[in-house]
Amino acid sequence: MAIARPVRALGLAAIVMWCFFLWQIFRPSGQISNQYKSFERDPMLDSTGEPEGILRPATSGNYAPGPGSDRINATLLALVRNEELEGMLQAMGDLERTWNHKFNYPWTFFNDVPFSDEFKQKTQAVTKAECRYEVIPEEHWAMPSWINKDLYEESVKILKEQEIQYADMISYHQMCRWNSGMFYKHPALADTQFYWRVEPKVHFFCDVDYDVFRYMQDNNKTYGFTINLYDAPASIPTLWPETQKFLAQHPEYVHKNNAMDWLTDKTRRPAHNAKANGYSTCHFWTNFEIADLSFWRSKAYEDYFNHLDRAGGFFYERWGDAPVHSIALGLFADSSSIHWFRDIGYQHIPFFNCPNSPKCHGCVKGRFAEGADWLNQEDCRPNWFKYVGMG
Ligand SMILES: Nc1nc2c(ncn2[C@@H]2O[C@H](COP(=O)(O)OP(=O)(O)OP(=O)(O)O)[C@@H](O)[C@H]2O)c(=O)[nH]1
Ligand SMILES: [Mg+2]
Repeated sequence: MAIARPVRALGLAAIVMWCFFLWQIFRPSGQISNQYKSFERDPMLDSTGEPEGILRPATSGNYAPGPGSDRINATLLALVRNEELEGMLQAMGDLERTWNHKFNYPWTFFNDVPFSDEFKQKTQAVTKAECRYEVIPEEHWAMPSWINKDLYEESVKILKEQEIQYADMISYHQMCRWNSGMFYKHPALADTQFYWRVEPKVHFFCDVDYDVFRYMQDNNKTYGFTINLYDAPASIPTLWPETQKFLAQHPEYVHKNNAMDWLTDKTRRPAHNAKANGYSTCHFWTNFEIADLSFWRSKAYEDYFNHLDRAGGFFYERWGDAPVHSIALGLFADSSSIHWFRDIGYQHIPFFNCPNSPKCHGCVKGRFAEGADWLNQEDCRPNWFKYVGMG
């Protein structure tokens, strides 16, 4: 019996769809569909060693715990809640194993409420280095007096409609503001120059054998990052316009070797740039950052932060410390003082920095994202490499 042509066509279409469906499920992991690829070839697949420049291995000095060492004024720094103890122990364990057991830099923990005895005992047990536990002063954490509560409530509703994650958690807004403009004002950091920010639950994969803080100091680095991402434009619609207002008042703060082209790129994701009113949304993912506190303490940054803080976007929108830090660095820092730590294997779900190096274990070399293919399009490193380079 002959089958009618439309039925045959329908049958064929169903088979093709079925094959496509199976391919989507069973295609080899790590193979990203072209639609979402950021690079022709990810530079992380190239063999990665230590950075160029002056490096000090642990054997070059006295890095034993206690006073009188060759450590510089630097700390590992974590803002964390008592409830996140398990995740913090895991992240600490990774960083101690891969790096800090060789250098014994102190850990400084910050919290908006006092740390529990259990938190103190268990974190101190993971490291030979000194641990400090600090409470954030109320005036650094509280919503500022000039924020209108009704307007805040209304704004949260709009942000939620736009599916901005955590927009209805006031503590998230407070955390972003504290990380943007408050942490470096805590008295406990008064004598500290460099910090390495660590969040609970992050992973470190690679043995790092040089003093990372000394590397920053000896090679005139202001800021170090691992991952570069696009932001959700709906969380920051007025951040760039406010920045432009600030720049009109203070053109003198812009560094001559700035990264303005990186900040304003609209070639790769024009819709993001348009929705963020001129900002590419490309930012350093600040849950990892190694930086010189003098940058945040500079007059340029202080004036910039105060301008933003008064504008209210930490509460009326959901400005994150990542775009705020990144815009400031792109404008006020010498872009050659910003370093990609390609050799530090790192993960904060769902993104990775996983180098091709025998020193790395536990991550897939060159993998950028895990969970869904489309996450790969959030990778903004190609822009940084294009405008500034890989150094
Ligand atoms: N003490 C304290 N720490 C907080 C608070 N909110 C966030 N943090 C910390 O701030 C950091 C960032 O918060 P996260 O909730 O991880 O924010 P995120 O990384 O944007 O979100 P995830 O993708 O869910 O990890 C983490 O180290 C948290 O432990 C808070 O209210 N109090
Ligand atoms: Mg986090």
